[in-house]
Amino acid sequence: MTRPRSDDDRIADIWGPRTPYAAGERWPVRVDRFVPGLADEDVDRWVPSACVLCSNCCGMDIAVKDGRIAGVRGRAGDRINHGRLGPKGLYGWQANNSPDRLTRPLVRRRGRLVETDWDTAMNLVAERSRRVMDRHGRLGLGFYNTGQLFLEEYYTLAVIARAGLGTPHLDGNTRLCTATAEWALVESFGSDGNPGSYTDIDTCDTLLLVGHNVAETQTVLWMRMLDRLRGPDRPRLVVIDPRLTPVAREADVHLAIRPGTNVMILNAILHELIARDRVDHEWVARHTVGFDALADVVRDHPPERAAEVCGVEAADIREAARIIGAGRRLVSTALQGVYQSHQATAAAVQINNINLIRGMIGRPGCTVFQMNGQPTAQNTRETGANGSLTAFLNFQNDEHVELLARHWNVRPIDIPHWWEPTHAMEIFRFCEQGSIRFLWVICTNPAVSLPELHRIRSILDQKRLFLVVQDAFLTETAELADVVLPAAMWGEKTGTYTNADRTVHLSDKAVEPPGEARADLDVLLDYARRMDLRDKDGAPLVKWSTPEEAFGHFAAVSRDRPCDYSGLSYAKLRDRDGIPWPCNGRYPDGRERLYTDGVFGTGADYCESFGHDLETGAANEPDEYRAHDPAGRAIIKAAHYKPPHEPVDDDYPLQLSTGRTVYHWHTRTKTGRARQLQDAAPRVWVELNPDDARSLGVAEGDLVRVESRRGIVHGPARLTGIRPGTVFVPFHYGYWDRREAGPRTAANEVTRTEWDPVSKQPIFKVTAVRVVRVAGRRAPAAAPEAGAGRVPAAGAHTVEGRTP
Ligand SMILES: Nc1nc2c(c(=O)[nH]1)N[C@H]1C(S)=C(S)[C@@H](COP(=O)(O)OP(=O)(O)OC[C@H]3O[C@@H](n4cnc5c(=O)[nH]c(N)nc54)[C@H](O)[C@@H]3O)O[C@H]1N2
Ligand SMILES: Nc1nc2c(c(=O)[nH]1)N[C@H]1C(S)=C(S)[C@@H](COP(=O)(O)OP(=O)(O)OC[C@H]3O[C@@H](n4cnc5c(=O)[nH]c(N)nc54)[C@H](O)[C@@H]3O)O[C@H]1N2
Ligand code: SF4
Ligand SMILES: [Mo]
Repeated sequence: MTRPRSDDDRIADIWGPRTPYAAGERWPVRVDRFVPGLADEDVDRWVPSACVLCSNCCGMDIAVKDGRIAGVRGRAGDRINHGRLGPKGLYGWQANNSPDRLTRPLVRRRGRLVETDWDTAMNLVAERSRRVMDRHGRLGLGFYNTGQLFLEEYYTLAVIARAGLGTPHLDGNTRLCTATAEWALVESFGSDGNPGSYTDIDTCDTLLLVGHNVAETQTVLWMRMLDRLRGPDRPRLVVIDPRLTPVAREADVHLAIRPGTNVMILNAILHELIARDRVDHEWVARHTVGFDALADVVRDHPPERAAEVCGVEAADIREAARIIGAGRRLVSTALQGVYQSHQATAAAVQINNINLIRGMIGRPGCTVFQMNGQPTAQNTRETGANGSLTAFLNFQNDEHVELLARHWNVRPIDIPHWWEPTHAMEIFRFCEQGSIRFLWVICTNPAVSLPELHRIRSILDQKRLFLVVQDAFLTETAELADVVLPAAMWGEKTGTYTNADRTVHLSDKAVEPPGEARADLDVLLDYARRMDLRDKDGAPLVKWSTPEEAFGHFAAVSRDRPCDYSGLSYAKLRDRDGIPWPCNGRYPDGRERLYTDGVFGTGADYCESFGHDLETGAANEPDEYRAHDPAGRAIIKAAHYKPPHEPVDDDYPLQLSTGRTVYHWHTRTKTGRARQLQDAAPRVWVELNPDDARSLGVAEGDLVRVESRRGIVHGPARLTGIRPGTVFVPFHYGYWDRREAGPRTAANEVTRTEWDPVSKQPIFKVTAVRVVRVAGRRAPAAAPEAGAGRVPAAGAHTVEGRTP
């Protein structure tokens, strides 16, 4: 029975009441609302927006009362959520009203950060930029941004950094997040952008989820899947994840592989599909290249070999392949268990290959989601605020560079394109080595989120590096800055953003930011003015002053590119709930599904990149690509399995994986300031398998030390259904809210500096560690009572309400 829930229930009851539905039916509406103490009619205004606490971007209205955000409710008509909101969406907005927001700029004087006015702070930023340019050239400047700004802000930043300053050192934290999603799409389909739509969940009959704990990380998308799983014609579910996550608990087959072995397990599944001829040969012949090479490679990855390497049963691999091979509408997804693991891009591409050889792309219920994580990561990539060119243009294609130069009215030579743009891990290395002397960090907290934190802290703390941090709070990174710029947050500024299924939302400013905090766009425009950045005719380079104008400029650049925004406008976005790109003359309402005609973005003149070798990361030569132009056919790329580079050994016998809990957002600057969320998961914990715990003499709640070759973290042990030999630590717990010094708790103290050869994404999910008991149980176990961390140890759990 479905009982109405109180607004406050989404902590204990994460996914809320079920609304089951059958294939092809519309997902029922359920409106979630949290406006404490106020009835709808007491609210002054409702401002349409979308949640920015994950890549779903659920449509929501912001309640405004007396000039402050007073709550939120889901938008019933939004194509993403049909009214639903998850825990972070419902409660996370409270961070906006936190009393410890940054309200004035800070500058470092005699070692201390002191308040100042905007003019002083920005003059200092501009003066130091110019000084570094004069002494060290444009390669002395670096910019490290995010997946959480708005499209207009990224676009402006990309123009400033690339065309204005001419530095190749511009990247986003999307490098840590979805660089592999981007590259998996580019390598297979020629261009970034997920092919499918969330409506494919409504019609699929098979789901394959790889390294994707969607139940905790995109709770509303999981509600949609769960409503299908509870509906009349339940889709089959295959899950590949070393932990017994809430998703795995629902699976028909759960392959709890050893971390780092994705390519092996996926190749074994491909092996089975090909051996049992579950291949759509006609479609493959017409719409793809590379099938024979794939068949060759996977021939020597049979289930028996994979069973040994991955530590699972061969029969389970066969059963997984049988389910996938029997399905007629397959939706596959991947996220950080793939992207941050060993052989990231190689593995992500094998998931594309599963859908490609089944001919299951571009039709309702058939797609692969190379998922995003952050709400606006797609825009970082589209605008080129990461290491790509704006509008998915190809930096190795001279015509593309010329096109961009024409739009910006600069010379092609002014846009660095002589070599691949610098990726984030290299930016930090250049800071370490001293060739970058000015680093501007916007909307990200690398002192907690990058690997090997002692190294990152020492890089950011150097005297010779001038560090600017633009954030809403005094984060661990801001504490190390020379200048701190107080930023307005979501709800306090206007802009657009695009979710993982390419749906664009507009979020209008609902309230004023606190104190003197400013919208990031305004800060960037101010900087461009102070730096006097000019185009080739001497006119100001940045030709806009409002978000809407910035949007218009980007929309023009994107015309005829895969991410075509030319048919979108603020007026249209205000008129409707969420519109997917491309949106243009041909698709005035947006195109829900790409590649419906089996034509992909791989043509040599059109593609975003000429691609890489998946095993080595070697870039393909443009001429070579042109000589074998796939010309619109998808590219099936194979890869052999290679063992992880840091295997476990006698000294470090366990494998550490890191990730998320449902209640917290990254470094907790928002969720740690929302009472319900912080109370639900107040402290770090260490997940262990009960057998491992026993042999270490560790009981539930004991304080343990996790040691790697790079550092140590401490936390209470939590005995869970994680696979033996594996340890999991959530990475949310830095130091900003700690009242006194104590042992280290940020998971990245122990992670290591290594990245994927193709996407350059750091490998946060595979680190050899040992675990040592420090003390007996001191406090109640700190793990939240829900999510993967909840699963009781001895297999005593029940799968609640699962339809048999
Ligand atoms: N609550 C919450 N939601 C979020 C976020 C958040 O911070 N909190 N962040 C958002 C962002 S930016 C992102 S990127 C996403 C991330 O979302 P997810 O990728 O779903 O989350 P993670 O916990 O990082 O990792 C997913 C799973 O990968 C598994 N895994 C680890 N190693 C391997 C491996 O080698 N192979 C396989 N197959 N699986 C492995 C882990 O056990 C884990 O369950 O979440 C988004 N949503
Ligand atoms: N060990 C380990 N490490 C990881 C991961 C993992 O799974 N394991 N996951 C990685 C992934 S996928 C991600 S996405 C990263 C996330 O890592 P970060 O990006 O470092 O984490 P956030 O806490 O989201 O940082 C965003 C910052 O922006 C600020 N902010 C919020 N809104 C605004 C705004 O509008 N303007 C400005 N200027 N600032 C704002 C917030 O206060 C916060 O300080 O972590 C990565 N690190
Ligand atoms: S699923 Fe993501 S976008 Fe939707 S409410 Fe939750 S955090 Fe926000
Ligand atoms: Mo992410």
